[in-house]
Amino acid sequence: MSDCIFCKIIAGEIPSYKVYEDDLVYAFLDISQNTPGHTLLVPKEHVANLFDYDEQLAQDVFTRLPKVARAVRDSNPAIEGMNVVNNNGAVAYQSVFHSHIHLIPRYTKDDDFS
Ligand code: DGP
Repeated sequence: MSDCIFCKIIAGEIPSYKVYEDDLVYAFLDISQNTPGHTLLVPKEHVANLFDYDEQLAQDVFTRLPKVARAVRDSNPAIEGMNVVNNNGAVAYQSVFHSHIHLIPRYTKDDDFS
């Protein structure tokens, strides 16, 4: 979609810090890091949110989630856990309408980051 910021990131038209990529998904650091390593996993296909997934897209994205979670975890030995969050709809605090899954690393005493 031409005016979608995440489509532009996937296409390389807007720079991003890549965490993982294959033919179907792209993962990159969130511009506003809730904690260090905060990553977004997105399907390369433009879909607004979870309500627009078909079974194949759900399989493509969610079967890759553990692999991306491990890649994020393994990037920093201080990461002890992770929140996985997916906002769907403006009322649920979705602000970019290209579906994405937040992977938010958790650290001991990471409240210090906020
Ligand atoms: P959400 O509120 O769930 O729709 O999260 C959207 C996230 O997208 C938010 O945490 C900030 C991030 N974001 C917005 N624009 C950009 C951008 O241009 N680059 C990157 N890396 N992240 C972005």
